[in-house]
Amino acid sequence: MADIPNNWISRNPLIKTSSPPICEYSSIFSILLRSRGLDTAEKIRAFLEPSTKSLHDPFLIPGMGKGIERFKEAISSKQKILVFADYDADGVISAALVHNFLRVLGIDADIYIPDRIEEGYDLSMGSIRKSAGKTDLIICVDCGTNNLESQEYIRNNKDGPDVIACDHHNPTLKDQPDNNKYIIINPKMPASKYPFKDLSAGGVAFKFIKAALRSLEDSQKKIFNSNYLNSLLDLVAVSTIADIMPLIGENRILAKIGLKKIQETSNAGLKALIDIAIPDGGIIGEYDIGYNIAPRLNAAGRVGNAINSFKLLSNDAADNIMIARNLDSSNNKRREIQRAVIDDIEEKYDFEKIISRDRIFIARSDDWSEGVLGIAASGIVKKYNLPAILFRERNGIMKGSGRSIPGFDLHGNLLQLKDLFIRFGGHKMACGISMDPDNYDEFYLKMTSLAKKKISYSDLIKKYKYDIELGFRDINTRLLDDLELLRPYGEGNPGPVFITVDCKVINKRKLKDGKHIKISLENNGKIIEGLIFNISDTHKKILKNKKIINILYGLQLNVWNNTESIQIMIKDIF
Ligand SMILES: [Mn+2]
Repeated sequence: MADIPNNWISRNPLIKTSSPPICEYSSIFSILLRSRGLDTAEKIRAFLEPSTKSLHDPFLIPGMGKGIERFKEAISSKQKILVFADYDADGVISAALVHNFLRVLGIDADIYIPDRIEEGYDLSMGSIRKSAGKTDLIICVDCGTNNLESQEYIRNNKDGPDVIACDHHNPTLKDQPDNNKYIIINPKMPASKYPFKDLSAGGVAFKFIKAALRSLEDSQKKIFNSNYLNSLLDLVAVSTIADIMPLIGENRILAKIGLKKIQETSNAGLKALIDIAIPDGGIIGEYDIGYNIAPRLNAAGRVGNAINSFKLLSNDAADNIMIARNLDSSNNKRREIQRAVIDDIEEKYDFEKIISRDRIFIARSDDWSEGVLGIAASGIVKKYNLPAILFRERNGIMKGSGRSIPGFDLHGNLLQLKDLFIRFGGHKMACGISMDPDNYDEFYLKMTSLAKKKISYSDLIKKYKYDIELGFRDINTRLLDDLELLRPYGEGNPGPVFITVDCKVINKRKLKDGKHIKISLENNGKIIEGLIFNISDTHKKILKNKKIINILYGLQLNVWNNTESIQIMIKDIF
């Protein structure tokens, strides 16, 4: 039997494949359940059949009690409310959830979404000044945790508006003084007793609405039908998947039930976007959300104005189809701009050299559009498997956006160079930086030297994680039916990956300009059809030289002309 290559890594090396099956499930599915920490009948039921009954009490989120008190005061004294949101999909969804809720309550709130490039992220002093005199209460969504200057201003300005921030970002400030003018509702605040920390901002907004509904006067509660909260879960699911939150715990409940709701969503704007983004129809799955819906909601903030995405979801626009088309073309434009940045980079730089010399890709150009720096960096990471940070200068400030690989903690390493930055933020895998352009050269030298020290050559080889080694005899529709129960897949709950050694290549042919390969493979005397998408040169070479290959893959059920067939989606071969 062939050896498994070093870059194929078992997700669960400690799970015994010989353990007896759990409950009524097959032994292979039982291994998968165990490897995801689901080892009792109770845990399995909670995971496979999530229920809104298991959602946690919203009042356990730090700031919720105080926030709801302030909110009730605003309603009873008819204060002017402004909803202030981030410009990405999670932000506009959170804004739509809160704004729609206020509208049902008969409150016509204002909306403000800052421009990604001109104003940047978070509730800034500039935006507070713009609302001066027009607002009594600002409800921030998907932002508001980390801007010290704005927080101090609000806390000290007794004539100015108050703020309730419904956010999910990691707090970076030391605990702020207890104060009723600036209230942060965030499950990640220090000392939070909330049992699940990884809600999207849409999830936090949902919790806020749930808590508010519970606290309203009976006369106000009557306005809402009993299904109101459940009807919001479609948007909450989109925000959770769009913001790449782990699809476990409470998020799994919200995403799984929300995906069911989405099939017949009552949100006319979301429906219009689905019709344009997923024209083939059929059941809308997590991949449709991640690859078709979320990018279109995000595109408005990147190349146009995020207010378009908000308007679409705010459910009162008569021109939903027009807005949905508009988002679709923004997304096409975003793709073109992103493509142009990557083409420019590939033309100018020799990645073989960069990989051996620097181990990180750092570059700048004022031709690159700021709105796509992060996703272009992510394209470079995907293709060359090394960390990448892209910069452009604008109005005397250098702004950068970076993405990393699992072996290199981007935020942790930037922290060592923090004196070079005006601001920076992020986590292990992604970062945003602003700095004085004069510091760029020093940053380049210091960061590449850190990368050379910390990234080994083997870190730069793409790793594939797999769940179980199978023979083709193990692959049948029962296994595929069981796998369906684990969905939705995503961060924290990845689609199962399998490996099979010694597969004989029976047949192969090119599809679509030779970019994809359809292949028939035989193992255990059984033949299964497979697909290799965007085949690499290395894989082409292997297929040319070998008749017996080892494969790493996911499984998919294809339905065509009412016949079901199993297809393997090959990610790596050797
Ligand atoms: Mn956001």
